[in-house]
Amino acid sequence: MRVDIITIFPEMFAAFFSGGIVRRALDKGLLEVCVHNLRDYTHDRHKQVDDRPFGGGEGMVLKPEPVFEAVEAIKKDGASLVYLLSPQGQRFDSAMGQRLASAGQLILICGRYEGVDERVSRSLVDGELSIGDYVLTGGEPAAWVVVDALSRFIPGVVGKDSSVRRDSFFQGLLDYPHYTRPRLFRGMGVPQVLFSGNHAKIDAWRRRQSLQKTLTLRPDLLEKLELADDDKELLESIIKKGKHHEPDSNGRKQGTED
Ligand code: 4GX
Repeated sequence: MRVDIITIFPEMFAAFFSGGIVRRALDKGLLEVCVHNLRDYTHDRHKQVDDRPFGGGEGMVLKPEPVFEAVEAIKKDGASLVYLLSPQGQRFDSAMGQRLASAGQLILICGRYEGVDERVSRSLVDGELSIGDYVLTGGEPAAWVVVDALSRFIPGVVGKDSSVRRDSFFQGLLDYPHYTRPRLFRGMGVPQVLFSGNHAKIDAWRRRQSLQKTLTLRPDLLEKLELADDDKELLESIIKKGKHHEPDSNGRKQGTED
């Protein structure tokens, strides 16, 4: 898969590519990311990308010509997807990450200033994406988030184990708690079941923890789900025991849990 990023701060992306799983995906050739400087698509001496808003008011607006020219120069074919990062966009989530990862080419436009000339949204892009309800100083951090999250959906980028777990978030539940050594840390133990060696039992415990956490912290996620019958039973037993009202592992409860 290829991602093209259009920005006036191309140097901001260096750290993002320099380590971790994204770096490995780039090295392996599973992902190709090209960062383009919007100023390269201007024709004036000052490489001007922004201008004052018609109608007056504060701030500057990204001009349409360089953005259109950049996309037209970069776009490979009609199947490529073009998105503008903006707080007005559709909320980016795991399902959209998966959809975007199946495109051959994704072009992301990072806006700055007060925004981008509306004709970009009106007739250049396939849509606008928002990573959340807050205002960033520019679209660049949002583009990192989108590329990072979708890279995990490219086959071969993450190992088998994490893709199973990724599937479990894809199924819409929060992750179960994880523990490693030491067995006792500052008086806090590890759930006994994890030492049982009984993998069916461990899987059942993890599933129950996932459901319980989701019910406590993100009941909105459960509402969207079609649960299997055994999950429904687990959920009912959690509710009956009132477990979802107890502090979870983020709470202050200490010691070995059951
Ligand atoms: N999720 N921002 C974009 C400038 C801008 C404004 C309007 C296009 C239209 C953001 C977010 C975000 C701040 C990036 C404003 N560009 N992007 N920028 N939240 O807050 O994606």
